[in-house]
Amino acid sequence: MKIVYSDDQRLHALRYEMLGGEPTPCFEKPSRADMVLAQVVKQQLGEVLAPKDYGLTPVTKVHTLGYIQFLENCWPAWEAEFGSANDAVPEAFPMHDFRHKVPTHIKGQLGYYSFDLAVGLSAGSWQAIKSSANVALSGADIICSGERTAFSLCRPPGHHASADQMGGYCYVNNVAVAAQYFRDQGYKKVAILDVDYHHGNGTQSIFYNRSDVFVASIHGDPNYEYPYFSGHSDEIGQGEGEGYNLNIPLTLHTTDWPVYREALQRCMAAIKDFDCDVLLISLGLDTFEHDPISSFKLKSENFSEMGVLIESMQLPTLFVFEGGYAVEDLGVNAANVLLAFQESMG
Ligand code: OKP
Ligand code: ZN
Repeated sequence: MKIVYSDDQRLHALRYEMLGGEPTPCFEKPSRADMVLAQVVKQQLGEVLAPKDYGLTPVTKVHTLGYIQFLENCWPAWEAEFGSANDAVPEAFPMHDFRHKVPTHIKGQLGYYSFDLAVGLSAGSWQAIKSSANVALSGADIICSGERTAFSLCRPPGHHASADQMGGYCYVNNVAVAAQYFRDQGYKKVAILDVDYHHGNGTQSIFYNRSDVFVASIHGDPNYEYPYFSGHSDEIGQGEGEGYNLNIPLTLHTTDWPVYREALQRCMAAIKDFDCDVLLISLGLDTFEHDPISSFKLKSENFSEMGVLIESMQLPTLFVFEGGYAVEDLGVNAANVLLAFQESMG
């Protein structure tokens, strides 16, 4: 399986995030991708390729132009006023009954275009964000050119980002950009399966009214877990999209592989019924038992079983890297999914 990766993604490196009221060094850090890359190379998963540059046209198909321009201009505007000692971070968010008026000042814009405190921008962030989208798109192109599968080693991740809001370490929704790219290349029906521990609220939101992209997600119950305001099982899509969104929230702390596998099989059955041309996996490894910010109980060997099950759907499959913060085990866990998929292909 070909792997797409760019070193430019390392340019996004923030300092702190808030964890239970405590400033904590960021969990979403460059070494995450380093660990995954080192392991897939070591286990000879396949050739590592640099991404091509697709420009912003495929990105603005799922994000608003105003939001993308904000991401591009944010750091220069922040730095000009506040210098580079601190990351650009949001300060205030719109009220529930807010007026949709974009503030003029960068600090107001940071709040307008985000929904939590787990995002910010530093000097290299925009370059990394663009590279991450290009990594996803290049993976999609590998499949368009006839390969059964590919791995887009994206960083920063994307599944929490909506059309015009960043949050949860995510800026551009890489998997959504790739899904839309498949549509534009003539693939009629696209499915996205999100196995990250956190609900992919951004992906859900982007495709919520559409019947051409089916979105399924298995995640921690949002009554108790981030992103809190999205991911319940009664969110099934809307309008044209009704019936094309599937959420399986699972109980925190007690969800182990047998429980998870059942949820995965339900998603697989729904994807089979949808009868799609291509499958994208939002590959988060934070369902791991030792993940520092999550609470499911999957073991390293379970990720191999996950790879086998995903392969059994017999679909062209693009893996897009999302979360996973147990850095020491992250490479092995990601490689387990990918190698098991590859070996099952025969
Ligand atoms: C991103 B992905 C600790 C709270 C963390 C954000 C979680 C983002 C997860 N500061 N809140 O889905 O793995
Ligand atoms: Zn996650």
